[in-house]
Amino acid sequence: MATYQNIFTQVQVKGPPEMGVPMPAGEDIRIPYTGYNYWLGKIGQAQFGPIYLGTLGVISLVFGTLGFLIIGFNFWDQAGWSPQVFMREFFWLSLNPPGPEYGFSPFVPLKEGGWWIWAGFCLTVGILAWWARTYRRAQALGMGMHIPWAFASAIWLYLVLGFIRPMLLGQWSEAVPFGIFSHLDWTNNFSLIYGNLFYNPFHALSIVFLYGSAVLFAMHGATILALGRYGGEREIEQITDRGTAAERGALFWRWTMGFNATFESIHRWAWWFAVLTTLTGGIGILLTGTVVDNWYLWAQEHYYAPETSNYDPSDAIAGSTGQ
Ligand code: 07D
Repeated sequence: MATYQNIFTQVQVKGPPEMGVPMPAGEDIRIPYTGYNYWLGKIGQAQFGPIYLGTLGVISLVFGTLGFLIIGFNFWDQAGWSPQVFMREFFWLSLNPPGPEYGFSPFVPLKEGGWWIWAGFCLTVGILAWWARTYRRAQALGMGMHIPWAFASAIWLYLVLGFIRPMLLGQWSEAVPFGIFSHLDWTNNFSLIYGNLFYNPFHALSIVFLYGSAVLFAMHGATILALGRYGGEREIEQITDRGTAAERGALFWRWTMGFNATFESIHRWAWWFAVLTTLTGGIGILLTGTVVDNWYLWAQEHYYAPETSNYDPSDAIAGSTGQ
């Protein structure tokens, strides 16, 4: 039996479904279907629905599904339409962008990268429609725009990797393939070809923010869970009316590390760290091959990698730092 109850350990009471705020007549295009699932209730809200699909939601789902199917059917084709081969080879199957001979031409035979362009186009329309949906739904609910702008930062990196950088270099072949191992290989090759991405300061910054996000999330999640017994999960009340929970949380961090975020500022820290991961990442990728061709040599020129008299960039490709 639970010893205490808070938002995290809800008692699952079944009643008439909670339909949310009413919407203006004629604008209510929510799908009224709702349901209840015990296991969903273990990790979040037990009630699902009603979902607001709307025009943007439909566009997003249609294009997302199309992109997904184009990739999937190309995989099936590569597997000779054999379920066994498809399953066995799944992680190795790949839909690749057009080769260097096609430059950045929009007219590429389907089998030679044209399908990749179509899949990318559909996925991008799907993602952008989903972005607009987050914006519009936030607007409709009178919320701030923190979610759409944070999502925009992730879309920025996605577009740099698959479209903006290939466009600047005039080569579709610079873009990322659709495939499990192929995109990992692409990532590794990218680093090797451009002289070790670890020496790209924006990659370093992106890692700082990525790892920093994990640390902040762990610290914040742990703090709030630990304060659950004092009502700490009611974060907004704790901001405006500091109670014993907020005081303890603040004191804990001030005692252990001499400084504490506030119940409000910790969420700004988290938002900025997450947003800056992909924002700095996109800058780093955009600079690679356009402004800087070899990050190791660049780092040497800027006195942050050690000078070596006999450095040969091909050594970096072999995995050594050239020392
Ligand atoms: C990728 C973009 C946004 C995604 C969106 C979602 C769909 C859904 C649905 C089909 C994640 C799109 C949604 C498409 C479709 C259906 C159903 C966000 C993305 C909008 N690195 N590295 C990073 C580390 C090395 C390399 C970032 C660590 C090597 C390259 C991050 C290490 C090499 C790139 C990071 C390490 C290398 C990166 C990603 C350690 C060779 C990038 C941040 C410890 C392996 C990317 C500047 C992120 C980047 C990137 C971490 C090592 C290459 C911080 C910890 C040296 C080429 N690396 N990396 O949030 O931004 O991605 O670089 O070794 O492009 Mg790296």
